[in-house]
Amino acid sequence: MKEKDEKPSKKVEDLKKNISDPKGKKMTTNQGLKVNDTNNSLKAGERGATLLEDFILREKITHFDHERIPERIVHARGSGAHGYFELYESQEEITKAGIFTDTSRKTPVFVRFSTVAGSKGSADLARDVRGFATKFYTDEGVFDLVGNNMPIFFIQDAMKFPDLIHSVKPEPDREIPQAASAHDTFYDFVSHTTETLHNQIWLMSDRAIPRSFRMMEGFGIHTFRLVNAEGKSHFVKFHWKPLLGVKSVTWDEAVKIHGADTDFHRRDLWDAIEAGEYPEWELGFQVVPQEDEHKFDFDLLDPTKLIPEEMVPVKRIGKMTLNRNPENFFAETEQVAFHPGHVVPGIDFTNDPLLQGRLFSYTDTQLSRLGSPNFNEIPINRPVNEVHNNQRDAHMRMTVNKGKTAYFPNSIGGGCPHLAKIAEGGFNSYEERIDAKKVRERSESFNDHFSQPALFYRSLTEHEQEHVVQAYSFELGKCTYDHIKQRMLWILSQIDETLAAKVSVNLGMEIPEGIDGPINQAIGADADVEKHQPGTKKMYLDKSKALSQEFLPSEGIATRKIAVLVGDGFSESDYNKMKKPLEEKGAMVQIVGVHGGTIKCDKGDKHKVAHALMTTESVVFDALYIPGGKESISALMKQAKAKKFVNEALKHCKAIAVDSEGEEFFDATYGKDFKSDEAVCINEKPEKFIKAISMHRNWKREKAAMEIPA
Ligand code: HDE
Repeated sequence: MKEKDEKPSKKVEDLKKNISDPKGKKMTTNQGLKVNDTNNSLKAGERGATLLEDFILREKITHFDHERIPERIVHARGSGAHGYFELYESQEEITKAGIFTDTSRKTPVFVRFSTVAGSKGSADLARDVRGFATKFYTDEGVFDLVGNNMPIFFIQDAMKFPDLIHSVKPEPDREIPQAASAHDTFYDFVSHTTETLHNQIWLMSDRAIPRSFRMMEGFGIHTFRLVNAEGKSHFVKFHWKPLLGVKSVTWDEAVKIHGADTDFHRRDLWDAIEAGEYPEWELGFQVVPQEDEHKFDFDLLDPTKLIPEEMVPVKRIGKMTLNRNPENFFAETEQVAFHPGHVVPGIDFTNDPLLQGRLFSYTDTQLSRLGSPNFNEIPINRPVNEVHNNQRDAHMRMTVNKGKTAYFPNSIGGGCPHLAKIAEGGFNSYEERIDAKKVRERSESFNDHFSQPALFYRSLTEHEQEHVVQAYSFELGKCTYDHIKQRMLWILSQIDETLAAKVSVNLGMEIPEGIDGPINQAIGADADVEKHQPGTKKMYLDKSKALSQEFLPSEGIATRKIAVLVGDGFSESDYNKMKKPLEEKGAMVQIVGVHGGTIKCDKGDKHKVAHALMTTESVVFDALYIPGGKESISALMKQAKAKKFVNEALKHCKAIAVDSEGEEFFDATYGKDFKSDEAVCINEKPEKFIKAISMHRNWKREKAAMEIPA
């Protein structure tokens, strides 16, 4: 466990002004009146009608009636945490932004992770893109990096965002399915809009079902611009690299976690921070000099393309640590308002047409969600530096502006607030030369829709590719229109023939020779159809290792949850042998007992049960340990759920350790067929179990383990 960071950040200090702590206080109305009874309304007689006069009742009910605000139209379900960002070394050659040049700063951040499609109450393990939005409270104002856990997006132009989201959201007649892309309207849209294919194939990969928010990468996606003090610009792509590596669960687990713990990711983030196991990410820059803008086989302004790390390496420039849970979900996580247009001097935009549209959308959405242009005054949103301007009034204004003047220029107010010169930190936009015709068009350089999905699929390891096959088979299998499945099969064959062939077997459907009509139909009515069809697949790189999460480094087993499956009479010496070394490495060792409360070991000592077997499931743990103890083993033998627990851990390729009599029980499960498995440790030293857990999963087991009917 890391040292708790005791000194609150500037932002956490700032939030203290608004914290209400009821400890030792009397209850009052919103007007500060002490309340004597909050259980009974004022009535005409004990059994009489309630009196309109009862202002205490009216206040309580009225406030309650208005508690809800509209949920986010996308990214409704999310979880947030506070932390800080520290820079390794000054990046002043490419940017003048204080957070990227001043290594003495510890910049406060608030991060919100989210799923995209589901409602606020949907389950965490939906197959979906994850949002990864970071608010930096810098000395020069707020900078928001509003990214996702995949490096590309579905569409190239903001104009198509409502279409994309309408297609993936529940179908409007029956409002089905919740938080799922596996339905007709999504594939109808995708199969007619081929620019979506790259993000689509990422969505079918393990990235869409992460083990934890703490084990995901983050990406700014768009090419942004960094500008140095001399006004020189470089292009940049932002990356977050998690120090815990990038890990996922299997689809079978995801489905079961939905039932076992819908709050799986939210709980995981909260628990890790409470335990002092602070998640960390390094921030990376992929920098492209302005003069290299056109040297790639794809357009840097096209948000459906990534720059392979083999072409432009990611330079890690600093580290973010999340070390504090919010005090109040609504006040902080729900009311936080991100905006890609919140930038500081040294950071600027490019003409990426998706980014340009986002610059409009995020303020607009806060107006309906938070109800007023004063959303910047909500404590979680206000900057840590001072705000002075001539904007006034509107709903819920908190600031009490002094003086007579709310205009510029003025003489009565002494000309205040003054404008800031660029040298004083005043923001000036990058002076990009533009000489163009006004057209409603898409650049032909955006036409390559197949090369990068193919590169992604080629770059995956065998088991990752198999997961993509299974995901497409599941998703398309849920579609009911044959013509949509056929279009998709043909499209997949353009990405990778083996992928398409495997999916076609699972769907029980032939891959068509071609498809009717234009492949890409996301074009204007008068557009030149041929000009907007996907170009020939290019092969500028065979494979990119960085695209497979198996090659993204991680170490150790910190915060991994290990279930110890026991009945009364379990072997204390086995338990102690394993527990200490696991906990020393930061793992969370939890007793899962055949009953709740406390459970006795063979020495007669009572041990606290973390979960009774009937209240938990194998899928919420990373690994399993079964200590010996005759009595304990015979109790486990009698429990069908105990066997299911083991069988599922096997099926999901998890590390399992078994000691002494535990082997008998293991033999009574499908474990008997996996005794020589690399991640199955029978009567082994803890070091071997630790190594097996640190593998995350033994994917070599997967093919055989699929046969387990658990
Ligand atoms: Fe968003 N997006 N988005 N988006 N987005 C929102 O803003 C939008 C896009 C992302 O935790 C909304 O405050 C448009 C790309 C995240 O509060 C809304 C377009 C990326 C979050 C909106 C995009 C994102 C949002 C809904 C296409 C990755 C959650 C609530 C032009 C780089 C932030 C809100 C949080 C939220 C619009 C595309 C990431 C409606 C119009 C690309 C992480 O304004």
